[in-house]
Amino acid sequence: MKVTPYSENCGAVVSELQLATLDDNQLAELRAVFAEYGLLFFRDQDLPPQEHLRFAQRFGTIVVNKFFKTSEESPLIAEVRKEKDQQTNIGGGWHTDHSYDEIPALGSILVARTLPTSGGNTQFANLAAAYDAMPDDLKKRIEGLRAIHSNKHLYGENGLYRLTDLASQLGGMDRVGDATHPVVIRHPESGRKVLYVNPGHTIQFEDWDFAESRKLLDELYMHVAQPQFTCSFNWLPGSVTFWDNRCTWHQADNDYQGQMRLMHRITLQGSELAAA
Ligand SMILES: O=C(O)CCC(=O)C(=O)O
Ligand SMILES: [Fe+2]
Repeated sequence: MKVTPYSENCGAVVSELQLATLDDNQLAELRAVFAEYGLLFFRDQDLPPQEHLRFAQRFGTIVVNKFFKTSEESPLIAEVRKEKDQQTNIGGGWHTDHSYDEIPALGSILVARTLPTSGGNTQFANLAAAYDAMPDDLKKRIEGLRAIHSNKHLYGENGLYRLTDLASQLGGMDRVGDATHPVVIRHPESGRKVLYVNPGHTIQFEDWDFAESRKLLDELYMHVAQPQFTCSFNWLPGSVTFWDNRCTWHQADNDYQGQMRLMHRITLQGSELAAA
């Protein structure tokens, strides 16, 4: 397999590899590359739903999203669907998947199924690189903090998504909940320090005033969203993206109104996150 960095700090393209047919040695190599980059892009893959499942199960343990509709092909595959006449998309703001769970997701494997003629990119950010580049005084200010992550404001009663035309696709209103995690985690595989807060799910710092929390969170978010830590991936038929939810953010562009877009997502279970 060939590994080519995608941009300065954001992702790598893995080529000369088919995810459906990789052997055990290639899988081991891929694990190491995944730990190094935290964000992998694949082109020209032949990965029908059963092969998507098989690759995910070889890599880890599947965890099912509590809110998204699942695909016809399998209850383990979540649909990231936007209909032609739908305005709101799933994941349109910076976030990382499942940070509201006590045991957050390791990663998500997203496969393009139906794409708009143009637009519909996914943007990513590298939270390990962003942490490393933080000014020392900012690192000091977040040392030892924990943050509360939730999904109630999105998927609970009157949650943001419930008030949009996405609502009919969503279930799980009674499955909302919170979790707290360290603000700086030690990545379980790479050993790197990572900033683990995200605009979609992080509510506030534990034992802090809400308004004070927002101020510092916004400062952190401004730092991460800079071009040197982010990239944008243009989907083509056969594209697959595999991101590590412990050290990346992502958001889906919503710039293809009037066209349909359908992706299949499988999410892998992670482990409890430890402070760095
Ligand atoms: O549709 C996309 O590009 C990404 C949506 C998203 O947030 C996800 O699949 O987790
Ligand atoms: Fe997402």
